[in-house]
Order: sequence, then C-alpha cells, then structure tokens
Amino acid sequence: MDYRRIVILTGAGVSAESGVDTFRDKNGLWSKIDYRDVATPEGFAANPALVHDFYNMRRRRIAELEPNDAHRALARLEREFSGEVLLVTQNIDDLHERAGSKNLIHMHGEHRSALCTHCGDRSPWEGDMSLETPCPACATVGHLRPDVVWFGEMPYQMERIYDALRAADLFISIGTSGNVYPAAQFVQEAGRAGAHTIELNLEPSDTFDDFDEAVHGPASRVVPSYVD
Ligand code: BV8
Repeated sequence: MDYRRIVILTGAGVSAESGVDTFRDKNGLWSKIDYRDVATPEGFAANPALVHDFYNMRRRRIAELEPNDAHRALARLEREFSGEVLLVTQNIDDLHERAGSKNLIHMHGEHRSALCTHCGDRSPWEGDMSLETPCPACATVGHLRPDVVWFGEMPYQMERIYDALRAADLFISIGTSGNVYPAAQFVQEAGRAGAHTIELNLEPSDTFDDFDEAVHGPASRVVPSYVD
C-alpha cells in the first residue's frame, strides 16, 4: 500500500547519537536530577535559578551538537515523499530543523525560545537566561522562563496533532520510551484511524504492544534504512 499521509513522532532517542541526553536511559537526565525540581511549574516557582541553570546547561550543550543520519533521513523523506509528512517532536532541540525538516511541531516547546509570564510573548532565544533577564517584548524583569512544556502543562498544538493522527495512514514513532502522555497515546489514536503503526527504537518501548510493527536498533542506522 503506498501511503499518502505520514505522522512521525520523535523523542530523545532520535538525538541521542548526536550527543543529546535522553531522560530515562540508565545515565539519563532523570537519573541525575529529579524532574519535579526542574520540569514542573512548582519546581520553577520554588527555585527558578536551579531551573534556569538546568535549561542554560542544555541550551549550551545543544548549540555544540549536529544532526545525525536519522534527522537527515527524516528531512529527505519530507522533501522527496509525494504525500504529506508531519513531524511531531517531544524534543526541545533544533536538530530536526538543522537537518532540513520544515513541517514540524515541537509539542513540548523549544530550547531556543523564551516565554514571558507577564506579557505572554514567546521570542526566539539564544544563550543563558535568568530571573534578571528582561523580556524582549515588554522589558519587565523576573518573568522570563524557558518556553518548554513542563509536567502538568498543556503541550503545544494538540488539536493540529490529533487532526493529523486521525487522517494518517502511517504513524512512525522514533526514539521515545512511551512514558510521557499524551504523546504515548498517539499510536492508539493513529491505529484507531486505521493507520499502520511502526516503532523504530533502540529497544521495545513501554507502548511496544500498541504497534503493528517494530524495528529495534540505533536511530542513525534504523531510520535511514526504513525511510529511504
Ligand atoms: C499534560 C520538558 C494535561 C521539556 C517534559 C495521561 C494523559 C495525559 C497526561 C498524563 C497522563 N498520565 C500522566 C499524565 C501527566 C504527565 C505524564 O505523562 N506523566 C508521566 C511521567 C506519567 N503528562 C503531562 O504532564 C503532559 N501534560 O498531560 O497536560 C493538561 C490538560 C489540560 C490543561 C493542562 C494540562 C506534559 C508532558 C511534557 C513534560 N515535559 N520535558 C524538556 O525539558 O525537554 S518530559 C520529557 O519526556 C521530555 O519532554 C521528553 O521529550 C519526554 C519523553 O521522553 P522521551 O523523549 O521518550 O525520552 P526517554 O529518555 O524517556 O526515552 C528515550 C528512548 O530512546 C528510549 O526508549 C531509548 O531506548 C531510546 N533510545 C536511546 N538511544 C537511542 C534510542 N532510540 C534509537 N536510537 C538511539 N540511539
């Protein structure tokens, strides 16, 4: 069957071989710091300096890294495929863009964006951020935060994502452990719509049983061999 509408979901595993930390692998970020302290609104309210340090460290790290063959294969698929490809990423890094992907949704936000809790402005952002940093739009100080979606916050563009899942005939999940909702439910949504569902991951994810098909191995090898 040749597909017309593909939805792809990526997680930290697609960027792992570029050097981006994953979260739940044995040396992942959540083994070093409690997610409640740095990836929740409560954590930010309690200790904004700690949260800014956490995201400043990740922003600096991402700036040094390059896309890998998995990112490049997904950008090629979008360029060369005659139907539609929507790439939904849980990642806050910009490696998909830097590889050439354009039809892309960062459902958990982006490291290179700042959100002002005073005026609501979202601005492109480079470099470190702190409570002393003025908002680029309203110039107030003490209201700037990383423009990422923390636990308990609504992910971005959910309506657009669900519309695409319900119209998809192919759903490919790449490099995600299937631990975090609502992303972990996307495979079921696409499956209910009749899409063929595939997991491309280093190892079986927590939602492995929800997929029609799976290929396990490193993304930089498995993704090009699957999409090219
Ligand atoms: C929300 C911030 C509601 C950004 C992150 C049921 C339904 C709905 C919600 C919930 C639910 N049950 C629980 C919830 C609440 C919660 C949740 O899911 N909790 C979990 C812990 C149970 N969800 C939420 O709070 C979400 N919001 O539901 O809002 C709402 C409704 C109305 C109004 C308001 C709110 C928000 C979730 C977003 C949280 N933000 N981070 C950042 O700092 O980056 S979470 C964090 O996990 C990242 O965003 C990350 O992207 C995400 C998923 O992790 P993965 O990408 O999968 O990474 P992980 O390390 O886990 O796995 C990596 C995988 O790659 C592994 O499988 C590994 O084997 C593989 N791999 C490794 N190397 C390679 C590889 N694969 C291939 N090649 C390799 N080389």
